[in-house]
Amino acid sequence: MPLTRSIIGLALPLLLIAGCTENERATQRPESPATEEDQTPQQTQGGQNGDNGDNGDDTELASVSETFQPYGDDVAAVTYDDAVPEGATVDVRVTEDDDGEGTEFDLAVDGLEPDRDYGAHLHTDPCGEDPDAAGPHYQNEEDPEQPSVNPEYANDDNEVWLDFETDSEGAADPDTDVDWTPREGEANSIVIHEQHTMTGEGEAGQAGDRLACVNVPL
Ligand SMILES: [Cu+2]
Repeated sequence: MPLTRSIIGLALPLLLIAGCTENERATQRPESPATEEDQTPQQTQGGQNGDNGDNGDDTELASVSETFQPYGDDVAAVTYDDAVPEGATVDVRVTEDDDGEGTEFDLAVDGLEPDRDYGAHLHTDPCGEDPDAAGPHYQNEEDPEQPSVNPEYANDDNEVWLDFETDSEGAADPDTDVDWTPREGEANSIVIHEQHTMTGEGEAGQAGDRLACVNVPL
């Protein structure tokens, strides 16, 4: 019907202006205006109630869209360094496979320095005023020796690594899969670091200074 179509025609450009780099992802969000125009209900709840069950979709564990700001009360995305400028945006989506045997992490950033390497990982604690507040990397199998720099534990199968290189506009959208699900309550943030993650003995998992942090409670 022509009226509905014209509304959608207005809504899509607005989504693009709002900085959504992936239309498809935006239209699946429960809060997305686009779903209000969509008469089919199956994508509107995103698994928030646990067992939405019969459509075969993965379960959404987290969906976060934030803008980096200096630390303060209720700031969910904290920048500690100009390499992640105030006003840069971050989107995180975490989905558990339908069979419960794996998890996908999708990160999207925009407004960072162009053509630059960054590291990024899932950390155990929420972001704080101190960059170290986010704690160590979340590990599926925890290294008895901390801090963990042993490649047997500090690797991209046992931790969540989302290293990326920004494009000429300062954007990137890395993703990764692991074959486990984080223990509830034990992973709470994604930290962006100053360089790609090292993998050698005695330095594995390290990626330089912590530039920014976004809360992703799982
Ligand atoms: Cu890290």
